[in-house]
Amino acid sequence: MKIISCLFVLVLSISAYTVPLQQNVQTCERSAYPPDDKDAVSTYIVNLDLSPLQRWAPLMKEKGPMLHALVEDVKDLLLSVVGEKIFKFLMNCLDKLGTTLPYPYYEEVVGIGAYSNLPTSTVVLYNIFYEAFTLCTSIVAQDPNGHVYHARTLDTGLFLGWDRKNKTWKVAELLHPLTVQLNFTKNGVTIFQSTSFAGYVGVLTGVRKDKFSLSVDKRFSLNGGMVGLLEWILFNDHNQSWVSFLTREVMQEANDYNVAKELLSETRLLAPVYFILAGTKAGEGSVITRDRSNANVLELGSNKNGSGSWYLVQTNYDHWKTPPFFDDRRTPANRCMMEGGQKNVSFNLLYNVLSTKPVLNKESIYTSLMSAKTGKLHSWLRYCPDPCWPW
Ligand SMILES: *[C@@H]1O[C@H](CO)[C@@H](O)[C@H](O)[C@H]1NC(C)=O
Ligand SMILES: *[C@@H]1O[C@H](CO)[C@@H](O)[C@H](O)[C@H]1NC(C)=O
Ligand SMILES: *[C@@H]1O[C@H](CO)[C@@H](O)[C@H](O)[C@H]1NC(C)=O
Ligand SMILES: *[C@@H]1O[C@H](CO)[C@@H](O)[C@H](O)[C@H]1NC(C)=O
Ligand SMILES: CC(=O)N[C@H]1CO[C@H](CO)[C@@H](O)[C@@H]1O
Repeated sequence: MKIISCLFVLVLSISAYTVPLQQNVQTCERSAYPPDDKDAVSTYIVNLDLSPLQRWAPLMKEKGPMLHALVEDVKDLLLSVVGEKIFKFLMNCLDKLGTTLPYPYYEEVVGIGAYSNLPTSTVVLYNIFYEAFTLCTSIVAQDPNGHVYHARTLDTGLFLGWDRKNKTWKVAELLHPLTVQLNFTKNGVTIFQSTSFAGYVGVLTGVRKDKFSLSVDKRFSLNGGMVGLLEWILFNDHNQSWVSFLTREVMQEANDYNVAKELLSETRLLAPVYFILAGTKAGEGSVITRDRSNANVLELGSNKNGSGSWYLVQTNYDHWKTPPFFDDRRTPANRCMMEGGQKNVSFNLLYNVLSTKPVLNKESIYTSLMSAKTGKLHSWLRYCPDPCWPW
């Protein structure tokens, strides 16, 4: 907890924004669903039959300029924080780091760079850096007929560049136009769908029809990503998976919920993380709390605290601990799930819970609704009207 508090204090001083220290409590949203069509996220195709260098070309031809805008902005912010020398050193490291990424990810990153006119180092940065401050809320819930629904909101603004006039995070604004749904296809058939950011090759939200759906929430930890990353760079310890590459492999390869669960629980990782997984059958839902080697698995039906037996809520804190008072999205999410009740479980209820402040906040980029059974993935861009908590 100490490290998290430190991070937040650091972040607050960087963003130079004074906020009241208690998040506002809002009544549960009832009427946010269905959201406006204009906020629906469009779908693009990533053809896995093409070479890794080519497969992102159509998407990047369209989204390249927006990726440029984001990268330039983050670069400026980063430069102003760390200074030119460290920045140059960092970009040099990222160039080298890129070449050690496993096939096909390095090749894909190079292709994305080529088609968006960006150096490989910045695309590598884009693919690993923003995970540093991604806050999220994921929910799995089962209706009385045993249909399992899965929903998630991804929050990230990197905590950089609070725009006091607009009351927005600059990075969040720049991520909105990069948000896409992707159909990954083989032989012309969609093998899975994800919600992603153009230029990002991993998977943070995805559905594999008739099999499972998956979301990734950031986990803070002392033995965090830094240790794994240093081992990767300094000791060439490549017998560990990057979180969002593992999830992509799982989406591409795993043929059912149990195989996915096993891979997500047992693969050695570069960084700690929460995987939220839902299947097609009653009872198939789990929150997998990972450190780099071990897993704690909380299943639908287990009725532990932080979740009722018919649903699971996961934010960015271990389910067996109390969330910090300055970032408690779990309590309102639980309250609104309980208020809705199991008989109301549907996309409607989940979207409303995820639209209740501060579960919805100024860092919220998108909300995705998923069902493995029907193969549905629907995503919408999120904006949090004032008054709204910055995270
Ligand atoms: C993406 O795949 C889904 C599921 O197969 C399909 O319904 C949808 O039409 C596809 N979208 C595009 C743009 O191909
Ligand atoms: C603030 O919002 C306005 C209107 O949405 C937009 O035109 C402007 O670019 C924003 N300012 C910044 C610094 O993002
Ligand atoms: C990689 O790690 C696994 C355990 O996580 C171990 O069984 C295997 O032997 C390791 N492989 C190498 C080449 O070190
Ligand atoms: C739940 O469903 C009942 C009807 O079955 C309805 O009266 C109630 O308003 C719903 N509650 C929520 C929070 O959606
Ligand atoms: C399901 C469950 O046991 N929920 C409890 C979690 O803890 C809070 C108080 O900390 C209780 O109010 C819940 O009933």
